[in-house]
Amino acid sequence: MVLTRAYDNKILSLQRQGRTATFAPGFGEEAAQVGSASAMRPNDIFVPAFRQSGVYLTRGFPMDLYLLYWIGYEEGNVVPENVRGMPMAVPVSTQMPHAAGIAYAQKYKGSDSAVVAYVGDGGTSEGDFAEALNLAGVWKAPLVAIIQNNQWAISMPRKKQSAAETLAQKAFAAGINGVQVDGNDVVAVYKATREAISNARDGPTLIECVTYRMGMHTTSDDPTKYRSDEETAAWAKKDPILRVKAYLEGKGLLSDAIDKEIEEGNSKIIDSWVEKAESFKPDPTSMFTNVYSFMPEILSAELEESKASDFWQG
Ligand SMILES: Cc1ncc(C[n+]2csc(CCOP(=O)(O)OP(=O)(O)O)c2C)c(N)n1
Ligand SMILES: [Mg+2]
Repeated sequence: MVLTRAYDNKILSLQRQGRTATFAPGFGEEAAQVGSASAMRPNDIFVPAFRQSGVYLTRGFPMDLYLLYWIGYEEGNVVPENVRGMPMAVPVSTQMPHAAGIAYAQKYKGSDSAVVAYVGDGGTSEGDFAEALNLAGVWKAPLVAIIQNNQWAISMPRKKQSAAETLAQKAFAAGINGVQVDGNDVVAVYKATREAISNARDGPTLIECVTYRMGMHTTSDDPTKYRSDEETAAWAKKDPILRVKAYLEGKGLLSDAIDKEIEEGNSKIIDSWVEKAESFKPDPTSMFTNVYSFMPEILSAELEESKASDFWQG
């Protein structure tokens, strides 16, 4: 969780220096991400949205590649063979029908793998979300759908997002289990996800993690325009990292010295990821070749034309 936060902070700082494009940090949502991803078994598959640094990190995705994506290279969104996951999905909730399909495919193939998919509170208003839960319910697909209810969908507050008292209750219409959990309590999230995964053979579960987006929506957003300092200050007290630190300190498992050691170690790890990502030498043809399995004629014509241009040489 601490490494996730430090890396998000680093990427934010790189963005401010013009060294990445737009970035969506997950400050405050580390327990929901790391707790749920830690509960996954090696053969389970994650399906992210676009604000899941902690999930990528926990699932062993190469974090230099993760940064490469935010720098603007699609190569960073190509999931290596040894990582069981899907690329980032920016179009809100479009990952959910994919997740239901992948989950059904596991069942069809007789595989024991479950799919753990992530969606925001805003994403639960999309038709894709309802369709995915509906299909997963009918098919009894091994899907664990995790709502990261961070209280905001850009400037749209949770209260205006849905009249439903909880987002977890959206499970009931689909005939599946729905659970609401304190998303800033890493142990609670872990436990809920573990249970959902062990029940996945019998069908899907929807888990609403109640958490808070402590930072901006993305680096192009200024949250002070639409939410109060009182609100952010109240949630700062529930910071999931402070909570887990207090818990570990109470058990005598964490001290300032250990904390400092972890911080220094993390900063070296992060520097190595940044160095690797920034030394990437792009192949400009990838912006053409990465689009379709077979390149349509119009695209290959454009590729040839662009190769002949001065821009390409630069
Ligand atoms: C289909 C679609 N509509 C609109 C957008 C623009 N957009 C990007 S993120 C976002 C809000 C998402 O809110 P939420 O689902 O709560 O996720 P969060 O950003 O809070 O993690 C919107 C409207 C988009 N990317 N895709
Ligand atoms: Mg949200």
